[in-house]
Amino acid sequence: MCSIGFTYAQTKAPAPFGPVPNENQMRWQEMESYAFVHFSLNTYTDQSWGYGNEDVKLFNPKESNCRQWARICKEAGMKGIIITAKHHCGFCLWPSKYTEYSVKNSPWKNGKGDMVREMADAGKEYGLKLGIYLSPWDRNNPDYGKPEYIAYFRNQLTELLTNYGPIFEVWFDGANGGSGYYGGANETRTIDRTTYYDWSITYKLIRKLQPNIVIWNDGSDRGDLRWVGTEAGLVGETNWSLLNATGEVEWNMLHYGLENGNSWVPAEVNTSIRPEWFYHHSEDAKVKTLPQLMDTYYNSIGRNGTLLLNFPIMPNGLIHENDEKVALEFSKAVKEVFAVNLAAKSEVKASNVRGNAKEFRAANAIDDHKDTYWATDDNVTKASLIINFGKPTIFNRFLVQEYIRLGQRVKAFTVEALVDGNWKEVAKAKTIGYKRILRFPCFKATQVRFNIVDSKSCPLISNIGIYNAPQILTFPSIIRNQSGEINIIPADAESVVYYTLDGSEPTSKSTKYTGPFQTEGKVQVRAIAYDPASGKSSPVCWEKFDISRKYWRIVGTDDEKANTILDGNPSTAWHQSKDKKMPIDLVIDLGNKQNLRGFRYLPDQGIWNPGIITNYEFYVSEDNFEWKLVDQGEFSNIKNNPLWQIKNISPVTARYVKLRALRNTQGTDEVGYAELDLITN
Ligand code: FUL
Repeated sequence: MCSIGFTYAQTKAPAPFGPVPNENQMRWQEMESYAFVHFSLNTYTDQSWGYGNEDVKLFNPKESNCRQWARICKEAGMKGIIITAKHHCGFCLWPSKYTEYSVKNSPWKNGKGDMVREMADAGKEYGLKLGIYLSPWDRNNPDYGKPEYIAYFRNQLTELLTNYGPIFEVWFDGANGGSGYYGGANETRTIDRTTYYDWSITYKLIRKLQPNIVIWNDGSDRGDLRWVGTEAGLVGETNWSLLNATGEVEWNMLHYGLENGNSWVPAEVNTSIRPEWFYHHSEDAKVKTLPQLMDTYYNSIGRNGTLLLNFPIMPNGLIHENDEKVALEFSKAVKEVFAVNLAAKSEVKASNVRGNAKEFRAANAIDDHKDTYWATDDNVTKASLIINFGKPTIFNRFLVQEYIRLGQRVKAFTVEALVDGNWKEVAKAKTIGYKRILRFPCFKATQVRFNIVDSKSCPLISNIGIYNAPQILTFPSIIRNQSGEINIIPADAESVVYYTLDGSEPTSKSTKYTGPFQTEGKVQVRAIAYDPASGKSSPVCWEKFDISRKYWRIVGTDDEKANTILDGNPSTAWHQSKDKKMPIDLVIDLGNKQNLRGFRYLPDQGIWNPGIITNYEFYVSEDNFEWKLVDQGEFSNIKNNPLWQIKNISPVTARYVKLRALRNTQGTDEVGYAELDLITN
């Protein structure tokens, strides 16, 4: 009797530790990858953020076809699509009863169309879940900023969450730039993010209408998921699925989670397949490459996050063929990496098994069942598991998953390989969570040892995978310094680089790069990295350089470091001196007169106080004395997406240019620049 009782006690499942995911969060996490589609009036005005006064008549996608979007997403292995039902401009992709600013007044299908309906139907056909992006900020609505708008917002939400079937996720963007059309008022309206939207009431409504939904909210009240603090496609290497239920969330918490947070708030990595969220023809050649997307995969899904990958929709209503091509290459490459789990048929042994019971044995970690797991006794927080391949085996990826239904526990782990009879450390990391994937160079070993070095409580490991990923070459970067010298730098020091200067596609028969070379004036460089062993090459990377900056001079500062603005290197930056107050000018003497057509600004790429300009004026002068204002405006969404900002101006001749910063993203007087360049005729 006694011994039966004893065995029973030992094989009891561990108690949950700390916060755990609810069923909705679990279902969402297991989706792993899903899409965003950005489509609105911005698509027709080439903008990132509409002002709210754009003409509804512009919306007329001639070939609009949500089935194409759904087919691509399905083929790309995604599990759902989130559609921008209403972006900041206020234009609605469905015929909302509550506004005239919608598809119903557009020429598309004579005002009879409903893009959200078409998306829901296409999703059903392809087995994809539907998500809704509804911007809380509305630059069209006359009541925005007043209590009346909240009723409007909830009415719209009710339409969307009632009429289109099950919704898996709702997305509330935190962006609020203040200025807008607002029914003709054309003014700046500021709201108090912490009180204005009264989210707790809205959340109740959402959960009543869609009990299975997850809420993403970058506004104030904590949703079910969290933003990761960047749109660049990565979450912190250490990533806890926890935050505190209340209180301010600093950037670090978004990016890394909070080890001892009291609430389960997992990370969603949102990023676009192109630099921007909406379609811009000028970005057709800037679609992310396969190596970039693979990095994104490892830095999101491989770091205990989900991946929300955006497709901008073209004015004709379709996804561009370049985006489709790379999305399909991406999912094929991911499948190839994880095609054969080398651990699957191995012999496994653990240093400790909970109650020595079959329910918790080491083999549960390689049995391909997500509901079984290897567990240790309650007091054991350090343990290892050995995977024996039985023969020398080459591998370069290690995948591990915790049984998170009972909490995220592991705080540190290492992976070792038995090479020629000696254990060698292959990789180490801190958190695991739902899924962690580590990349390292190829090892040939007979055994792998997974060591849990520290855990909050007894560790529970539901899955381990070991893989040999095929090599993917990363494309080189191309830099031209101020004197016109071109440097091409491959990411992998062993690859050889080939390039062209005439716009043609480089191959291994093109000119071989042997070191920096001099260029004058406008030039286009296209390059590939090449692996002579496999004969494989990277995707082509290219840079178009305008007139030489050899004779340019930054005026009004003695700080020599200011020249980094012209050094062609995106990772160096210069900041104006701290005592300056907005507006702050940057003046450049071009050395002689030039025919200008526009300018490009790349903000400081650093994370801390980058001094990113949001609002600017651009002036030109013949003599550095009399200035003419030739452009002014905002760099929309530059805070989250601090990429090259390209502004075109009416042709003008000038010797001096001045970029005047009026405001930065932080509301301070910090102004930084990685690069400033001009576009000429
Ligand atoms: C941002 C927005 O401002 C962008 O336009 C885009 O919708 C992105 C997903 O979120 O904050």
